[in-house]
Amino acid sequence: MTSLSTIPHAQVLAELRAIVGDKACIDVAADMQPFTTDYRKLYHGRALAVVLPADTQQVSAVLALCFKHNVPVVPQGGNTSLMGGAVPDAAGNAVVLNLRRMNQVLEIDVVNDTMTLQAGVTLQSARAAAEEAGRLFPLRIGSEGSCQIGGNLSTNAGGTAVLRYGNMRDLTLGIEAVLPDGRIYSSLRGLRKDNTGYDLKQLFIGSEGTLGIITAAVLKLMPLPSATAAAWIAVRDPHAAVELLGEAKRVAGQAVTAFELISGPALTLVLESMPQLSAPLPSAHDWMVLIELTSGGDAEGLDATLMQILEQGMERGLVTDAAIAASIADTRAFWMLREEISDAQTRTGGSIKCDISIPLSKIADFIADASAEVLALAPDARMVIYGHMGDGNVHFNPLRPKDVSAADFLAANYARVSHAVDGLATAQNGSISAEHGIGVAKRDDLLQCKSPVELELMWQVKRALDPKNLLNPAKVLPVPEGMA
Ligand code: 2HG
Ligand code: ZN
Repeated sequence: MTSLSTIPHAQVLAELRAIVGDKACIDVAADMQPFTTDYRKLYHGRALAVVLPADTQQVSAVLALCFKHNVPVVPQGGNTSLMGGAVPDAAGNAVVLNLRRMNQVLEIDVVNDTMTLQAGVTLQSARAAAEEAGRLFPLRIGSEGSCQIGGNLSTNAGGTAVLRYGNMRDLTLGIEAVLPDGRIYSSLRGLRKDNTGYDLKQLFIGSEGTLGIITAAVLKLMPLPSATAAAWIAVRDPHAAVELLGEAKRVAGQAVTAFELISGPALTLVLESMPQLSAPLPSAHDWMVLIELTSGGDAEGLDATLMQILEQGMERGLVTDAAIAASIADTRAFWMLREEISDAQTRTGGSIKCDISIPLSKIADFIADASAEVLALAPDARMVIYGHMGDGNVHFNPLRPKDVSAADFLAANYARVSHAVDGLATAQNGSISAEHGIGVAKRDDLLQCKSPVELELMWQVKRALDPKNLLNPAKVLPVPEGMA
């Protein structure tokens, strides 16, 4: 059992200041507030201090200090977690270590098609740097302006282009991470082949800062596509969407980059909350798909491929209407509608987030079954269902009815609705967190969906790397016995 720091906080603060400098060590409650509250303002923690180290050596020194004094450390990137994974709890004894000052792109190797960068680079800056070098870094998520590469890695971020390019695990060749005692692990070698034992970087990727703090990475770069074709398509139902995806893959193969399913209530929510945006189709539909094809070939060829997919879809009765993007501005407008769904829910409040993945062959039945169960429990819920159907990931987010407050809706429904939806997914070999991670929000649910062997292995790994349970404690895994 580890007892937490008994030395005076003032001494810890003085030692932190000596490492990162006065300006990079914040300990005034009001100034710490942006770092101790999550993006959706659902989790309000407290901290001993927020430190903003300038480099890996400082991260290492901070962690070594905290290890010596038994002070918990909460790593933080852009603080965009939907699961409360990047903020401290209410105890007030933890140091938040935010990486935003470590925002340098260190190297772009266009021959090796790799980019080496510090963890605090925002995803948007990483993509822009790659583009400037004539390459694509393909991770694409709505929060790209705020989220950071370190957070993308520690949550194994996915987003809208996973269908074609994979998630962060697939896009990473190496990382540098600081261990809880301050030691530095590095695999920043940019190798596409390296079968020399365990692939340790994968332990840190997706571990939500519970095993080490990722400070740098080598990421894969891809060719920049020269052509893009996109359409907003009304489909008969989710079964038709799955069939249409099959058709698109048959006709366009690798060019199918994104295939997003959107329910009628999801689009309505965006249009209501942002009246300046316009509906992509003249009438309302229960189910829609945003498809994007990209290629290194010519634009006319890709447009013809998209037309072929749509014609096949119409002939087979899968597609009932479609709007094809005639310009880059049209494509951006489609994506704006799609990407605003998440923030529109945040503004409205009262949404029950279920981030499900399920084999594609079962996804349409899952949506029908889960909808029926949810509507039996909460008949007036707005069924905000959308997501990355192309890779089997659906954000199943029942939202409060307009005349019920967020607090009342969540109090009455959160537990039973998420239990029902997650239960159906688990029964179908699905996952209860496809891409958002576990954080605090899903921590207790993890116990229901992992086998005893899986849980024991996870605890063994945690104990081996973080024996004092100081790194992002009580995130992902409940605190195991003997590690208070
Ligand atoms: C998205 O795909 C994000 O828009 C957020 O993963 C999903 O807010 C959500 O549930
Ligand atoms: Zn998503």
